[in-house]
Amino acid sequence: MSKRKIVTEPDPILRKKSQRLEKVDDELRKLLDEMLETMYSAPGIGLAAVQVGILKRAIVIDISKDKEKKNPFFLINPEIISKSKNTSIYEEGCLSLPGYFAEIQRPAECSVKYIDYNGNEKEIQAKGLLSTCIQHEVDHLNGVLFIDYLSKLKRDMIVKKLIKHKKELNKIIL
Ligand code: GNR
Ligand code: NI
Repeated sequence: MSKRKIVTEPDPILRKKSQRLEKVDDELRKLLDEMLETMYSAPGIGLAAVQVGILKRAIVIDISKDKEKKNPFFLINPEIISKSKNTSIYEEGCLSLPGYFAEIQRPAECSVKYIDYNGNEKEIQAKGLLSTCIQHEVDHLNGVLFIDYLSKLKRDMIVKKLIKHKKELNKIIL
């Protein structure tokens, strides 16, 4: 298994729409395994394929607190089929926006249809952090980042700082 590099903002790929997967094969499972390893080592609780530069509708999630008891969750072609009217607020972070966090309000519960690691169709009702995380990841598949829910002023400030940060990293490397 190998770890992949995480794409950070600003990068035009993060704004593109990911494509549906046609089949679940060993090549896709290899990508999912590498995404999981990349997510665990970040560390993070979710990762969309676009965050490792691949525009495919695949997500990995593990919200288990106990690092000893891993509980990975793979979603291929996820579709949110319903969202609750009631909302909840979580402090969100994103591996593509390193160092930035914001309280984001989203539907508290959602129902999701997806294909699992073995190619079987599944449907779950999610609530709490899992519901928020699924919505955050499905947003990635549609080119949406959590900063898009903030005011333009706040969003522009964060992106400006990330550009500056990238320029400074380049100075060190070059
Ligand atoms: O690691 C992550 N934590 C997190 C916290 C609250 C809501 C969503 C997330 S997902 C994020 C990892 C990530 O960037 N996934 O795309
Ligand atoms: Ni994210």
